[in-house]
This record gives sequence, structure tokens and C-alpha cells, in this order.
Amino acid sequence: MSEFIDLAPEVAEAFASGAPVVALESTIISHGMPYPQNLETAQAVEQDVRDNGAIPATIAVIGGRCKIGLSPAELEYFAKGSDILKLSRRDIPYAIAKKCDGATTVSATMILAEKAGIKVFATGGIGGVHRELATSFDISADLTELGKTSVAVVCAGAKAILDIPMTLEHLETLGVPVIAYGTDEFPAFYTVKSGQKAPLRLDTPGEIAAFLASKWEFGLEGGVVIGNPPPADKALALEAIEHAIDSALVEAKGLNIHGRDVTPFLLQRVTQHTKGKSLEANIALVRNNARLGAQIAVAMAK
Ligand code: PSU
Ligand code: MN
Repeated sequence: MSEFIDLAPEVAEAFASGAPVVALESTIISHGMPYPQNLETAQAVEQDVRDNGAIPATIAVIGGRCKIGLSPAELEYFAKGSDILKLSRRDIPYAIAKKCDGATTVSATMILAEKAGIKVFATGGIGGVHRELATSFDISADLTELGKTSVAVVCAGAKAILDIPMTLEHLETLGVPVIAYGTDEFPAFYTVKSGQKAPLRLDTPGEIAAFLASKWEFGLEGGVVIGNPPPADKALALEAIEHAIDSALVEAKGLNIHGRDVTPFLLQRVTQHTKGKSLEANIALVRNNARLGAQIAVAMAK
């Protein structure tokens, strides 16, 4: 393993025995949800992975060391901490050199997962092309990472705070397969439907495992987006979320929020505007993705 990476004992054991492992990100804990729901979710998600036959590896940087798998106390630290950096690809060398603590986004988690040899990663939603691209030029580093790093990202699609059609166009340009799981439509995180048909559809974890094997065994490097619709009983209706998103976007503009602060700000405001309903949906969908991620990792290990 690289001199920068520490494996949690359980993850090292899983590698040694060939047991399936699922990577989990930490930005969703430190910057994506409020305490204590973030801690409860992080713990539940790890348990969901275990219940479906795989070992969870939550990824973060602590004191400049890249951690693949966190202890319960470390998980709690990332849920409570207020001085934790949000790390995408560009920030990793800074966090290492300055011995910082940082939570990893989808892009940084993919990088560390790949370096550790983990092929499946479950999260809530990926970053994407933001609305009003022409003036913000805000495209998440997650998309570029998906273009080159060979990890499958199980998510509930992209949030409607983003421009979903443009996000799908950009993923096509980058050569990233986008698969909807058990449905024709690309999900929009809080909502089951986005109005956009997904480019590809697969219906079982086994089919997804076979798809991933074909891509990577043929040498086609890069990530894969697996869009898993949010559980119907917790998903929101488009009308319930549209107004919250529009208000949050207006507020972000008024407060001149930009760069890495945009997504955490929008998530927090949407939670307030929906009186916690969006947070409930968020928790349910991350857990749903962890279950599917584990099932895919198990199918790949066969
Ligand atoms: N989706 C969520 N919660 C989150 C994020 C996405 O439901 O916290 C985080 C992920 O870590 C993702 C990041 O990689 O937001 C994208 O941030 P940006 O838009 O700044 O690239
Ligand atoms: Mn951005």
C-alpha cells in the first residue's frame, strides 16, 4: 500500500481474505448533514453494508494520513468536528503536507478508494454541472474524476440543485457510463424522476457486476455512475422540493456563496425550507445506496 495510506484493521483483513469492500465518503458526514443525524446516518450506512455481506470503508484524511476505514470514535469526530476541510482532488496534497483533517468528496473518495483497490463506492448524490453554468462556470470535480478513476459510484443521481441535463451531457463527453438501476429514468436525488431518461438501464446487482467487469477488463478506465432511485416512501414530489431549491439558489446568489461552499449551503437551506423532509429523504437514499453497493461488491467478488 502507498506510504500515504492507512488501512483500518477490518479493511486489511477483508483485502487479505478477498471479502467484498464498499467505500463510503466523509464529506456527506462533515458538510452534507447536521449533527446528530450525520452520525446516526454514517453508523447506519456502515451497518447496511455489513448486513448485505460486505465490509464498509469510510474514507477521510486525519493528520495528513489517508484513512481507508474509520473507527467509531473517528466517525464521531467527523460528525462533530467544525474545522474539517472539504477535500476534492485538488486539496489532497495540501491536507497531506499540512497534516490536516479533511472529509473527502466523491472525487477524493474515488481517488483513495482506487489507490486502496476498492471498486465500489456508495454515496448520496454526485456533484455535477451547476445551474447558470455560463456565469458560474461551476462544474463539480466529481465529473472529471468519474472520467478517469475506475470506481463505480452508487448514488441517487444528481440533485435538482444542479442542471441535470447538462450533467448528463458532460458525463457523456467524459465517457462515463450512466446506469439507472431498475428504472428507465435517471433519478434526481430527492425525487424518483428527473425528467431525463438514463442512457443505460440494468436490473440486478449481477448485471451491474458483469458490466463493470467488461469495462475494466477491456481496459476502459474511468468511473461508472449507478443511479439508484430513492425509496418511494421517503422520496419527495418535485413540487415539494422545487420551491425550496429555487429559494436556496436565490439566497446563495444574494450572499455571494461560491466555490466549495455552494453545495453544503444549498443542502442546508433545502433542509430548512422543507422542514427536514429533504434530510429524511437524504438519509433513506444513502442507506438504500449502501445496500445496493454492497450487493454489487458481493456479486463482483463471486
Ligand atoms: N450529495 C449529498 N451530500 C453531499 C454531497 C453530495 O447528498 O454532501 C457532497 C459530495 O461529497 C460531493 C460534493 O462530492 O458534495 C460535491 O461538492 P461540489 O459541488 O462542491 O463539487
Ligand atoms: Mn463547485
